[in-house]
Amino acid sequence: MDSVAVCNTALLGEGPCVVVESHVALQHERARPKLGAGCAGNARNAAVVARNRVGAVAGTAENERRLRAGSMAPTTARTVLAAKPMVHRSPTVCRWLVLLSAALLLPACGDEAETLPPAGWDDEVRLREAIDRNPAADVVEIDLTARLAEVEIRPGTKTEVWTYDGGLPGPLIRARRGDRLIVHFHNELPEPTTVHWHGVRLPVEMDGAPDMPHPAVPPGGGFDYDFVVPDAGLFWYHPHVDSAAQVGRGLHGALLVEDPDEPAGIGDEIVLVLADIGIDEEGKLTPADSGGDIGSLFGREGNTLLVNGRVLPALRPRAGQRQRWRIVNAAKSRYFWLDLGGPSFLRIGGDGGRTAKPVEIDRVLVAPGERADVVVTPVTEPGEARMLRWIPFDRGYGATYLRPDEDVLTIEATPETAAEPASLPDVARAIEPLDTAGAGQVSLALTMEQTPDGLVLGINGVPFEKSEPVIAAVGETQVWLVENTMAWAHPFHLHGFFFQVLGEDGAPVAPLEWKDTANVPVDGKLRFAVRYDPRPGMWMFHCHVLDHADAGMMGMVHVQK
Ligand SMILES: [Cu+2]
Repeated sequence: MDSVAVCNTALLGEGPCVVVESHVALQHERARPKLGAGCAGNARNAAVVARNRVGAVAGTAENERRLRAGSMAPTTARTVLAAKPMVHRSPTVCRWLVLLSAALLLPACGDEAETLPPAGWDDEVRLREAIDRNPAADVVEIDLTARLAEVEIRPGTKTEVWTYDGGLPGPLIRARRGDRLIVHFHNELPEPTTVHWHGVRLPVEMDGAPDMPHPAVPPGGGFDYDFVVPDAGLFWYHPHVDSAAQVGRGLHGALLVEDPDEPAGIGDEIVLVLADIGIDEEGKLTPADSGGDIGSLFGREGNTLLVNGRVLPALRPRAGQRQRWRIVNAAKSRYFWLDLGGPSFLRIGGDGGRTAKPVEIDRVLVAPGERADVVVTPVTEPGEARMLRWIPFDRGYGATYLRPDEDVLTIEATPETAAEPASLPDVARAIEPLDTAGAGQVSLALTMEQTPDGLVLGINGVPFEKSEPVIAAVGETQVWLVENTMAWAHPFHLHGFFFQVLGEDGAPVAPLEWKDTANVPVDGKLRFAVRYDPRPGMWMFHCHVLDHADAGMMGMVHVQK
């Protein structure tokens, strides 16, 4: 107990969370208006869309020039590009169409303007977005550079962190389901790295696992990631080399793949990249090997909680207005168990997009690597304030003992009159259960050993470097049983394929959903069914407590033609 307590103190730090007044990493941009936002969305969006469409049509040449010159705000640029198909029509016809559609929308919406989110409601939280420099409507093409940069996490203190494009976290990449995503990646770090696209069903060559088959990108080098995003949902990107250290130093970002067929009016949407970072009193990063083997065993948690790179920021919505929080846990070890002290959440989606049916939950649990898509009305009275808090989650020995709750995000309602409650559109999604009759069985145990050379974690007693791959065939369905033999929980992540979690009876857990990361509790088991669509190759699976993965808790599945 002493060792873990000491370890906790060393790993978790004791510095209080403080409000950051300014943050060099965040650039405040206007949120991209949702195209097709009708009455269930809002009238202002429709008007902005209309304006942008007219602008895009009327000033295409000028826009393209500004885009190339980089002088257009990223979100404006994206809007212009989203409106690209309209440039094939005559500008005059198009302008009239837009004005007509805006005119039709506005009266039909009645007093929808009353329900607009107040200007600047998410200024402290909103992510900067990657600039799409490809004019094609179905291609998103961006540059992404990994480099060191100084950011202000604690007020008045600069911390040198590892970043994508100089910010913490990396820019939000937006695409639509079916888009081709091209990322011109440059490595300006002092170490080799890769970019892994967590959860995306892409070709194995684009997965960012080093040497499978492409080697890691050396310092000064580059790599073009180029793939289609076949599924809607919130995904994320991070290095797959020395992962605990590189992710923990700040390398992580979100990829939001929008569903063009999704009903409008689910809620005012915000992407929340939750993470933590270890910094000392001078603002320096905690060493990646702090606490030695005990640190690795527990999984190092940073002492400072971050929401989109900021410490305890505030959202300022209108009371009674429903919000949609799209959450990713990008921390290297920390589980986020979130409580609003009253309002419950409706969980409508997870890793691989929406679930079959929404479920009401009191708290949101997001293990490292997982995502949650929840709707919530956090404040109902004008001027009301509420705190989103991190609650210690029992992920094993030392995870909860003497650990207080921590503040994560402030929600402060504006003084305006509360919004009228609006009904939630139908967000259910048809998901077929995988047929597991005759499925191949795979049994894995998550194991640890103390060797003379130090701590070795592994799968079935074998660390990654000595492991033999699980064999599978394209088109095959397998049922995996993953058993935890350790005193710590493990978020189990399979690259490249979604799975369905099964109960002890072998039936899928309701409501059905597609997962790529799922918790294996202490002394517990995870069962899931996976079907291998035709993307052969060597795919990784591992614990997403990244210290565990780096200590050997990884394996491969060879999907053969
Ligand atoms: Cu683990």
